[in-house]
Amino acid sequence: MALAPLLPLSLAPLLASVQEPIPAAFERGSTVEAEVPAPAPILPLPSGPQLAWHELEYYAFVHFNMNTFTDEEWGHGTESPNTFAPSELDCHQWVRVAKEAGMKAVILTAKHHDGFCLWPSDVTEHDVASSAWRDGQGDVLAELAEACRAEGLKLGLYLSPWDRAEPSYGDSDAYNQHFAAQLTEILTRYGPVFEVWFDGACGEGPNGKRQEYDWDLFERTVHQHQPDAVIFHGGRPDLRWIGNERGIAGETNWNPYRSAEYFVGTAERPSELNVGHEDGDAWIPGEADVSIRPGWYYHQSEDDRVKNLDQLLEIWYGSIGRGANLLLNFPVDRRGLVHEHDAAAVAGLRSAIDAILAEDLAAGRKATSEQTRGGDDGPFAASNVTDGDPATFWAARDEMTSGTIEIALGRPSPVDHVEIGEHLPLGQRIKRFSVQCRTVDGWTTVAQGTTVGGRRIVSFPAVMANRIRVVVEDARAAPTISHVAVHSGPPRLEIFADRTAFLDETEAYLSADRDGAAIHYTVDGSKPDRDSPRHEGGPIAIDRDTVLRAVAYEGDRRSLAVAEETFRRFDPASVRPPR
Ligand code: FUL
Repeated sequence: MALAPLLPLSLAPLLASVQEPIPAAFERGSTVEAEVPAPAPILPLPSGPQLAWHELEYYAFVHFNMNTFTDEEWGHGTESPNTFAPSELDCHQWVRVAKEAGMKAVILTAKHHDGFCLWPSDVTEHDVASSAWRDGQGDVLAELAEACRAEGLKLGLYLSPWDRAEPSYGDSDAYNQHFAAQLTEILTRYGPVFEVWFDGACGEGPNGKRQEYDWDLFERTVHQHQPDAVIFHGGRPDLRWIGNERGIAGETNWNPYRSAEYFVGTAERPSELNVGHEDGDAWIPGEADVSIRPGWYYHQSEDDRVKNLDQLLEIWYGSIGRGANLLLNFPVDRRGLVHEHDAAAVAGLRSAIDAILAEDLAAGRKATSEQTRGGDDGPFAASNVTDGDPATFWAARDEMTSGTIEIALGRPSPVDHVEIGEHLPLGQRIKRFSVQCRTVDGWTTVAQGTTVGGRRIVSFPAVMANRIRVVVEDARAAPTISHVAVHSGPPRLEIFADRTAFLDETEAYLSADRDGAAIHYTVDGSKPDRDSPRHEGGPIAIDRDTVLRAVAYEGDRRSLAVAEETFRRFDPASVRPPR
């Protein structure tokens, strides 16, 4: 498909607005401020809707449609509308689960590849109006829109271009008109829509129907009815797929992307989608989608295969922690509810994140930099990164492509997470950074990384530090940073052992990442807590089959995961000498 070079939407108003970032200090009227204009933006830049999207960070996907009732992932389009029959549909429950998890929006599969519409559509009979469910009066989109309004979450809609039920599919113009009519219905009847998700999948195969999508028409339709919405996929996308369905962005994650290459085999370019392009001409940030279970749709057989806390945390670090947005899917069940196991898992993730981010040791602390544009008394002072105001930011002098910010933390504290955020309205700049902590041994590098973007979270074994430095080692232009936060998460614990399969006896060591943590353990596989034996140091002798499990406490805070190791003893008599 030929693509016109992509420019960020409404670039002109944005360029105008970035000329006047109006940091708070400007209003005080010092002469220095008047002499220090804002840094020039570096292209490409995000559009207004894209900037608003970056702030959402974390939202729910809901796969709920015909497949829920047929135990399928891809339906056929031949299913009877009566098969869609939730027994206790409650969209308020979905939205409450999402909100309590810290999510800001919900995106629902209004129509999946089988073509069944969860709203009464005027242009097809393959919809809820033709179903016996609620005597054909049901409308899932209306119910979800109402629930989102009530709870203050945004609504997004997934509409599959590939449609296996619609007879006009494959007959280009007629189907394009049909699809645009459906888009118009869902974008005009349910209030504001923040994101429209066009799935790229098509399983027709080489001998199947072929449909040329009229992306221009679809985009015009979105822009006409929902000018603030961002489009996932499509001819000139606002957002890109992150290149895998594991929810993991690249270590390096550029928001810029080469627009002319976007459709050159999207499926064959997962690694580029994952990483983006440092020299990209268009702002097309990555959205990381992943299901909380193996499937996108509900299958009872997966009730006990919900991702555990370790897996969910890995996704959180790998997506939000690398500057991507996270779209976490709930396969809503046949009742029409988020299953209890899924709700508990996502609530557990929320508690873990809260525990990690509980306190920002840098908040309000003095920060300094020798490279500050206009000096640290000016509008781009280093202390802007700790003032809690996302609109103010530190900027280095024009000629710099590196720079260091140093923050005094006050008392020495255990530090194990640092968050950094660039000021995205002026473009993504940082190519390489490191984090240093001042410990009793002097300055130590605790983390290194490449891109930063809107939010980068680095995690490392705790060190006692009283100062930290964020070092920008290389950048596309003078770096900007709007936000640095420093955290001390719950203690972490590891089990070390020479051998986990042994003949007579072996030893295990337990080690927490900070002094003074109390370690408790069990050797019978039971869940350890404060009442379990306390580990007083030294090795634990193991002379039989053992499941060693341990947790660490620091005051009220407990390590997030239970450390676990399985030891297996072989009977010497059963071990044959080598021949
Ligand atoms: C894919 C689809 O084929 C899956 O069924 C699911 O909807 C996923 C989010 O996108 O392309």
